[in-house]
Amino acid sequence: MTKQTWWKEAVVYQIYVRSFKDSNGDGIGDLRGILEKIPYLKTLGVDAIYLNPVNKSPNDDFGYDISDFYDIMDEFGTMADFDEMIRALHENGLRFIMDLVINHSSDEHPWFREARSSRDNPYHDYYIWKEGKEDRPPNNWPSFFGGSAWEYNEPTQEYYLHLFSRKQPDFNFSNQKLKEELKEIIRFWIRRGVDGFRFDAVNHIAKDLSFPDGVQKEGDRYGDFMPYVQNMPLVHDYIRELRQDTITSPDFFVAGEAGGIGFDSAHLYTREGKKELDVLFHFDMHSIGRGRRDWIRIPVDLRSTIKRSFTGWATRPEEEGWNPVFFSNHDTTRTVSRIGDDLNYPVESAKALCLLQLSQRGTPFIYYGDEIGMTNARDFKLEDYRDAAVFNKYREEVLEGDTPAADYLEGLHNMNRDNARTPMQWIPEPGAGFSESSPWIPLNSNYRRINVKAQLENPASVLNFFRSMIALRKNHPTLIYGSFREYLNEHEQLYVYTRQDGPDGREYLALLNLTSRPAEAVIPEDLRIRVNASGSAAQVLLSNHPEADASLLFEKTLRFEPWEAVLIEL
Ligand code: TEU
Ligand code: CA
Repeated sequence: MTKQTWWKEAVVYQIYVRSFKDSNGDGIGDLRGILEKIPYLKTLGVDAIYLNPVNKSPNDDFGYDISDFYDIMDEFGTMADFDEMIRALHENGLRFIMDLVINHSSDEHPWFREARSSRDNPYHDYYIWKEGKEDRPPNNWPSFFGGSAWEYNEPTQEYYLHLFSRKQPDFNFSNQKLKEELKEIIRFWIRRGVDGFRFDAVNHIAKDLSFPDGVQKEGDRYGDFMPYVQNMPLVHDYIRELRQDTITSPDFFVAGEAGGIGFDSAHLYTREGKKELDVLFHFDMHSIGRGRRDWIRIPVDLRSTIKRSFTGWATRPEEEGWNPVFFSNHDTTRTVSRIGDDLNYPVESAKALCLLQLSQRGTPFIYYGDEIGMTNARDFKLEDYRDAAVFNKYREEVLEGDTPAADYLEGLHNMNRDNARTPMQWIPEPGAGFSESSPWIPLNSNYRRINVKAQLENPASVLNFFRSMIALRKNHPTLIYGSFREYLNEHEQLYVYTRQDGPDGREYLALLNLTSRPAEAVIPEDLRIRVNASGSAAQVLLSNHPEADASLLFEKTLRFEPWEAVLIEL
């Protein structure tokens, strides 16, 4: 039986602070806004919140470029606000998971200001430098955000490495003093009361410091740097050292984000006893529908994406560790737009994906706004975007490249992460209850139709479906700890699985049509036997089709409406 602990039982709510609730009328969400919304979090029924970075930052990458690890970003409030928020969360039985960016700092951090001033500055070696001619970077690595991964530094006549923007210089983890500084930061926030961390881009903290050129495909401006900048063997030593020298409580939760890792390799980070990560945030959902360029959308094949990923993570051997269960975050687009069908079945598909997420084995991370079925901002103009990568790549792809501007904009509507960063839609009034002044990023124009107020008042809303599913999960712990078994694996439309062998001794069957077309199937014999064994005891716990009842299981052929989903207790 899996060792039981709070972070396996919690339903976690991810909040992009900048877009959640503005309490002081500057158009930017803040910590006092989160304080105001604690009653809403209680109504939703979540157990913990995970905030994107709140440390001081010039906001080149909206908090993922930290200029002071020991203070709060001016736009979000003060350390006193932070302390008050933590206290209020704990008083309300909620835990707090902090996003900590340890792969790099902002170029405005005092360490980097010192480091770039001279080669023999004591902070110089906190970062990664390489000789090179001013117009010839040391190798052909790209930055994730467009352009080269190298920026020339005049004062020391050398380049520094930045996997992300040029304002995010990468730390040099082979420097022991740097690691000791990061340990102090971790201890500081633990003393401040955080209950867990999400280590940002943690799979990048070790690089191949011989800086080999990446394989460069015909027509590509840069080489493939991935083999040299992610999931290198030393990453594990660094994570283990950071954790073992700072985190002593067995209750403390440590998550890390790691691209290039799947359910068959996550054990490298999460195997019990390794003392590295408790869970690993993968990129399976981030990759869904994403073409050769990250703004190109391709059709989603259900089986090879959703079914394969969710089943793969849910059936990992217990000793290989635990999983987060999520569709969206601040780097993806809106779930109901990317995976559901926000044009033809917005409510049914949002509810079906909720039932899928909250009946899985693993810790659910609900991304703010998904609980009301917020959608992509399909009418954004180029100037409405705030993600720096949008403009870097617009220059490369459109101005310097051969991509028509209309195609690029269409690509942004489908695939850019700003879709998941529009302000939370609270009420059907101007400003949507997010801010009294114009928001830092435009609202989605559908806030009058999609908002918390309207959905709290509507028993059949997506929000109330989330609330019911969250409560159901808590009252049926086999949905948390039980094993997972899939049926009809090859079916193109239906996702069918059972949960069993859990603490409540009950068995649960989930049947979902994850397409916008009607679906049918004959129940496989092994499932038929289990259904018959339950007989008339089988009962529907929740469905997005009010007339669904368990008798459907005893018909020769199962028939499902588009996006019909049902959870049955056998
Ligand atoms: O994203 C990390 C990230 O994008 C890379 O890890 C990369 O995409 C992945 O390795 C591909 O396999 C994190 C944050 O989530 C993101 O919001 C920040 O912009 C980024 O780090 C820089 O801090
Ligand atoms: Ca504000």
